[in-house]
Parts: sequence; C-alpha cells; structure tokens
Amino acid sequence: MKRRKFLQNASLSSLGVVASASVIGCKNSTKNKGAYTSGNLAIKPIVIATWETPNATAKAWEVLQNGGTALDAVEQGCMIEEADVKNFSVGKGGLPDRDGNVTLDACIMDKDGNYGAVMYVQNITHVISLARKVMEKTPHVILTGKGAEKFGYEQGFKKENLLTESSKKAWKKWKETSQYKPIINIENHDTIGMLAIDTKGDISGACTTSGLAYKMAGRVGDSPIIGSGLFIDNEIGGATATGMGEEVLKTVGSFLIVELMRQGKTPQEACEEAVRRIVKKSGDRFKDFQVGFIAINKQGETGAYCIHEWFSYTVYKQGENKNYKSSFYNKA
Ligand code: SD4
Repeated sequence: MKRRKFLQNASLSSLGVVASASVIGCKNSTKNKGAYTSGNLAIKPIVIATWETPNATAKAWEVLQNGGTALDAVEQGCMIEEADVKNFSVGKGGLPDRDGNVTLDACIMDKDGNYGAVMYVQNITHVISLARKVMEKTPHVILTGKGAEKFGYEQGFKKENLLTESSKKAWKKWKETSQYKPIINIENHDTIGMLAIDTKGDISGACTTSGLAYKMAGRVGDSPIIGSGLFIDNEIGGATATGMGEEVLKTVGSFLIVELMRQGKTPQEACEEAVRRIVKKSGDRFKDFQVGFIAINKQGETGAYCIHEWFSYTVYKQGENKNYKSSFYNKA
C-alpha cells in the first residue's frame, strides 16, 4: 500500500502538466467529466494513447500529417516507447519476470480487421513491428516465444539484451522480498495502447508491453489478445486497455467497448461501462488493481476511464499534443 501511495504521489507531482491539461479537456467536454468529446465533428487525423506518451503521439501525428496510414502511425508511435529505456513497462528496459527475463507482448489491428500478435518474446525490442509482420507475412495471427523470436530474426530483427542495468537493479531489489504485488500506475507511463484515425478516416490500433513486472515465467496478459488489450472496427471505432490484464481478459474489455459504441454509446460512456463491469465482477478486489481504457469512435470523439485516479492519456489532434487526466471510478 505504501509503495503504491508513494508512486501515486510521485505521479501527482510530476503530472502538473496533466492536471492542468485535464482542466482544458473538461472545459471542452460536452458531458463527461475528464473526457474530451467534441460533438459530432469528424476529427481527423487524430491519435490517442494511454499514459503520458507525448513523444509517441508526436511521432504518430508526424506520420499522419505526411499522409501516412493509421497503421503506420500506431506502429511508429509505439516504437518510440519500445525504444525508451526509461519506460519500465514497454520494450527495452521493461521490468523482467520473476526469473529476470524481459518478455514482451504486442498486437496490432488495421482498418480491414486484420490482426497480428506476438507473445512472450525475448531479445527483440520492436515487438509491435514483429506483430505487424505476423499479420502481413504469415498465414497466422499469433506467434509466441521462441517461434516468434525465430521468425523475427528471419525478418531481420536485431537480437538484443532487453534487461537494462536499472531494470536488473530493480529486479534484484524485488528479489530481496519476492513479494508479488502488481503496482498500479507505474510512474506516469506504462503499457502503451494507441489508436489513430488517418486523413482518409481509417482507424488502426496497436498495443505493446512488457506485462506485469515480476510476473510468473510464461505469463501473458491482455495486451496482445484481440478484443481484450485492443480492438478496432473501422466502421465504429477502437479501444485499448492498460492495467491488470487478467481482469481485462475476463471481460474482453476492448471488444466490449467497441460493441457498446456500436449500440450508440459515446466512447466515454462505453469506457465507463467496461470499467464498471470489471469492478462489479471483482467484488472488493478492484481496490488492489488498476484498469484503464481509452476509446475513439469514427467521428474522432474520444473517451477514457479507469478504476483508480492517476491514469492519464495523450491526445494529438488539430495540431495540439496534450495529456489529460482520466476520470475514475473509485472516489473512496
Ligand atoms: C498486462 N495490461 O500485461 C498489461 C500491463 C499493463 O499497465 O498494462 N500495465 O497485463
């Protein structure tokens, strides 16, 4: 509890920008607190990503501004976080499992409903690109572990040691107690899920993570699983998740959000319903884990909701790259 509090407080001070940005978001919001909605205008291009990831959204925006596809934008945006060794939840520098191995999960989905994913991949930084290769170059949709790695090397991916000195140090410290307690809101960035609409109005999404720190060897979360960590339907919109993957998986959260939008809910309303469903099913357990969702619809309206305070998301649209604090369920 103490460590979590500390991390939340640490986030609080470093999120000064976030807090003020959220005020702007609220001002423009049509009805939902903390959400950014903007009537029925079709806003494009637009990028939305989980957490405070302005460099990633800026990269994706650059791709879109140059007429690139939403698929290229989300891939290249996510690659920024994968290469950032200061992000302890994604790519190189990600915190390892309890045996000290960094294992990555990622998936990508395009406007035609194509999907590619890799799970439990070691030694390759850009697993989002590997997931895209699975989607485009194989007859399959998922490759895992050694097979995914082998395919990666065949495709020209570099073999790298993903365990940085600081992640190794953190793991050694963790081993002193070996207490497994997933930490919510690691600093102010975490797994990156990204959704984009390009200038043609087509939607794609991507999600990449090193999963939960100190997880059991072999564990895979929601992030690479279609419908859970990510779902895109180009007619309706898209959604992506961050947080405790086990809980997202059990409610197929991202698919649920897209289906709720199909039934007429706004992205904000859909994210709220998905979080409420997880909370309801969890009894009292929700107090100990975080889940956050972001969503976008075909009009470029966005939504975000989480269980506990301090989840944030970044939106790049109309030339502005801003981080917003998500509204949240647990006011206790
Ligand atoms: C997982 N959902 O592996 C990921 C982890 C995450 O914020 O998003 N952390 O369960």
